[in-house]
Amino acid sequence: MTMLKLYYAPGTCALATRIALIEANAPHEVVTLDFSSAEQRSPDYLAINPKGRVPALVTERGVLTETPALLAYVANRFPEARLAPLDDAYAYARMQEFHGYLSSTVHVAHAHGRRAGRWADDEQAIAAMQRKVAANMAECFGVIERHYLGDGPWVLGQQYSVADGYLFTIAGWLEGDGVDMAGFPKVQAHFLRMQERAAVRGALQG
Ligand SMILES: N[C@@H](CCC(=O)N[C@@H](CS)C(=O)NCC(=O)O)C(=O)O
Repeated sequence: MTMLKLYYAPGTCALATRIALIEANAPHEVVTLDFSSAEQRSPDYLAINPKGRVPALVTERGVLTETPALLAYVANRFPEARLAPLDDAYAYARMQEFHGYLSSTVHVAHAHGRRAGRWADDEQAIAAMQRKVAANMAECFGVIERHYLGDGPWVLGQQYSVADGYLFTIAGWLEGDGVDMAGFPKVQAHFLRMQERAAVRGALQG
């Protein structure tokens, strides 16, 4: 099997895919980009991912980007790892719904902090967007707490899935966004549970 190559940066959403690859026991290598020198916008990297973002996953058939696509790919490519409900259309769609919410709403709410300059040049407008981050993230995690985390230990209930690494990744941003995770007991319990997993510990190293 060809080695997959994950383009990664610490503290980013690419952590979710890194966790999934380790959980799947997928042969892969990790290439860490240096955001402090804007390596994600270097011509070499833009030739791999024209969006200038991580993650990007190089496969034998081409480059994949967008975390929900990468997580679905890993789960389907390595079915023996049972990282998604591959034989249950409803549960699979529910997982995709959760991934869509994280990538299109929660991640974007977070990005209005450090990346507010994407949406405005005006300093006051930027500061105004940044002031909304904590409240917006708290609202999103209220939805996750009430609507997505049931009684099961994992996002999908009893079955661990790639969605768990994705939630763990974004929940890890709460403190920096000025939100106390303790206000979301199920999210916090999930976060602590995830920290115990060998794959998560491995993914956080380096
Ligand atoms: N929709 C993409 C978002 C990718 C993204 O925005 N990645 C951030 C890190 S979390 C990034 O690479 N930022 C670099 C930059 O904005 O220059 C996904 O879900 O994978």
